[in-house]
Amino acid sequence: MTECIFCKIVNKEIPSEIVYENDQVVAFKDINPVAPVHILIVPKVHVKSIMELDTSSNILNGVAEAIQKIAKDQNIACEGFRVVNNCGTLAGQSVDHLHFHLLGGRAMQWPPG
Ligand code: IU
Repeated sequence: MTECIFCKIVNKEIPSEIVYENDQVVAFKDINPVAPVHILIVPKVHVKSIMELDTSSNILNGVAEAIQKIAKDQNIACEGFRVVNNCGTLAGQSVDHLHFHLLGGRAMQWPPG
């Protein structure tokens, strides 16, 4: 039995608001949204971070497909949005299962804090 919370969400062992799924990833609403649209895109296989990602896998293709579909579905494709991956302690990664934040629906600052 996995103890990884995102594996449990991927396996539907615990509830989440899933908005999109393909062969590589599941995408669901962040429980603590920081923007009107805040979706997490998570590989179905457990990968700790982008540093451990098998570069011969097609996971990033699945991520890109998810981004395109969700951005259109959420009506943020035209106005713009942000994709964020926090990798490791200094970046603030709090869940050790690779995930990409898709953020939209408000203006964003650059550089981030
Ligand atoms: P981070 O990049 O590892 O800091 O982001 C983790 C995100 O996962 C964060 O925005 C949390 O609100 C979110 N999250 C979630 O949506 N559902 C959960 O059960 C848990 C964290 I734990």
